[in-house]
Amino acid sequence: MNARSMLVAFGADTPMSYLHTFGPAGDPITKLGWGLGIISIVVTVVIAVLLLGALFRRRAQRAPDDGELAVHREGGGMAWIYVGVGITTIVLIGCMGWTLVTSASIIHPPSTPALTVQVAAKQWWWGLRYTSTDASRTFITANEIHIPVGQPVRFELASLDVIHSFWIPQLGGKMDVIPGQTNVTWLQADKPGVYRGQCAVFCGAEHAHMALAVIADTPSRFRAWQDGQLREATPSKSATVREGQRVFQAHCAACHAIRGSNAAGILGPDLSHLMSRHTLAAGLLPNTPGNLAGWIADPQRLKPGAQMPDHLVSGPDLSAVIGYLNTLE
Ligand code: HEC
Ligand SMILES: [Cu+2]
Repeated sequence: MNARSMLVAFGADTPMSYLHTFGPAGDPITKLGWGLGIISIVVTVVIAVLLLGALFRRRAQRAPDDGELAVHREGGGMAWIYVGVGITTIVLIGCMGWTLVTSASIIHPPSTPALTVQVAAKQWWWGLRYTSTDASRTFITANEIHIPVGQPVRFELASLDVIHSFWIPQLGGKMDVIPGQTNVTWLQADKPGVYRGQCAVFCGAEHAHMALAVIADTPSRFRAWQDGQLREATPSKSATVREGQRVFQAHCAACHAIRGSNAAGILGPDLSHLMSRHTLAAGLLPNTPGNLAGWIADPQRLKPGAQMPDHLVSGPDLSAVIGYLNTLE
């Protein structure tokens, strides 16, 4: 199964279940969730059984011989109240202790993160900046986060407009993304695969279409992807591609950047390696030639309210710009 069909299948078949996780940032929470769920069910069953027992006992005792509802209290009832309160307290303190231990265990990753990714949440997509101590290995992409499998990755989360929330349920708990501050979290995937995520705080009209994906790969494949992202667009010799680049520079470069060209806009996703992404517009559409053309011609029909205007190009300009984008592997 290739990554693209995996992503599509993932979105359709098992949308973001948190009942099964695949890494140390999520596993302790999943165990705790199941544990507290089972404890709650046991407590409910025990209380239900005791209550039913009490109801039927009362009925048996009540049968009045003279028609009066006489209430008889047996001695020793208080002892049961102490026992009940005692057991409840022990169970609740136990649950609290387990919750605190779990919270403490996931604050820090098991080892120093291999990588820091800065996430910029915007209405309604995710900007991603892969940082490195070596400035020449820093690059920008969007919506699809590649990580090496089996290694913790640090995320610095910032919002450029309203409150969003960063949530990849199968890898870990969510973390709010709040304007004016940087929240830090980490994730680790122990199994290669595509893990779907979603903005988890209502953030406006297209909130539901603010998805993201974590693509966990073997370290060597991750490294190959990283090297690919670092490459600059090479100027094409083909006249039609050059024409597409001219159209892009005129109509799109104010908002979009392409590494190695004059386009350096930051209002929209970096398109340097658009063809290496599986989806368009934050998980809205599979990245196919038809969807790409449809998106550029009329983004407002596909994602009403998106911060990309409609009808920027059409006819030959549209074909030319698509021809150019297709070269951005
Ligand atoms: C006013 C700014 C602006 C202009 C001009 C603009 N875009 Fe966009 N573009 C955006 C924004 C913002 C998004 C993200 C929309 C979203 O997902 O909500 C986007 C998304 C895209 C995407 C999807 C990228 C991805 O990875 O999901 C493509 C492709 C794209 N634009 C191409 C173009 C082309 C081609 C042009 C010129 C014809 C253009 N854009 C002009 C702002 C702009
Ligand atoms: Cu949102």
